[in-house]
Amino acid sequence: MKPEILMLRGLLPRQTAQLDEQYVCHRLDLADDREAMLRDVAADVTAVITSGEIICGAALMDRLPRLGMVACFGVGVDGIDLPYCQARGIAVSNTPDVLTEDVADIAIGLTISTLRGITAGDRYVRRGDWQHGPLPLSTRIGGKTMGILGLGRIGKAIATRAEAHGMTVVWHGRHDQPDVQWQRFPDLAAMAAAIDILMIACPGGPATRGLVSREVIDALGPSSYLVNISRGSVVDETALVGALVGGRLAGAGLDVFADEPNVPAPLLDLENVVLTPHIGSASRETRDAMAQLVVDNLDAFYAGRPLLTPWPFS
Ligand code: 8YV
Repeated sequence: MKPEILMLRGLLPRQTAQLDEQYVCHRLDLADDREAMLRDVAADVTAVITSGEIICGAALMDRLPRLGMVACFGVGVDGIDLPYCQARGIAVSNTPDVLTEDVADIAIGLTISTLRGITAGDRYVRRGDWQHGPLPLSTRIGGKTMGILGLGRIGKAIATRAEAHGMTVVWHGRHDQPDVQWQRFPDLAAMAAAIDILMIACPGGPATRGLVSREVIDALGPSSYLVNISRGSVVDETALVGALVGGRLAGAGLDVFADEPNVPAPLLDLENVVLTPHIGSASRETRDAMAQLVVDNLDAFYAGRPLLTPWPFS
């Protein structure tokens, strides 16, 4: 009897084939009638595949009496009710490390594009505006101070890239890291007042919801920029949009939003905002490695071996 897995999202074709060989996979995301599928399969499901942006909460997991594992396609596990999993002894895995470099590349790409006007320049050329004169001058990234909110693996990969581009790096995080060479600001608003670019690289979830508040955005001020490659939930999006529309922030590079795939309409008209559709980890190579980790973790779970990348419940 093949184990039965409930999939809240698909993987890549290569890993889908691997899964189909060993497991019975129920694609809840593709079901015409989700209720009917759950009624049919819930009693036999022993693992769930999800990703950080998808809600995998108590309401769903309560219906899966034999659930033993939640495998997350992504490093962020904010969509998963972790206290619930811990209380029920449900193992959780995620996909750290394999996406770090790609996410850091997009973080720096958004920074350069926002400050130097790459996407604005692209629109300028396509509209034919170049015929009437040059694009207004931009501002250089070298010499700027980048404040990184969240100095984990991705934050550190961004920091080394930022330094390579001639920026000064400072950071804010809940816990000091004595072995880190960059200056830590214990207070986020104080850091915001001292930097040119706020780079948001912390995890999402309840602990960071709304951390980049109106006060923090005001502290950044009209000559500073905000870049977010983490989660939309970390930022007070209403305050952010208000500051951008009102010219109280110089610009923003945003890969993540509070209600994806919906992007606040006022942002669509702003030339100083670069918008990408949550592509931090979206290279073929990285997505392949992420999907493989999902499969390898599931295989380990069903073989009774330790997970490769377990979520470290504390
Ligand atoms: C998504 C991400 O998981 O790793 C994360 O936390 O946000 C991304 O890698 C990816 O977009 C899959 O949905």
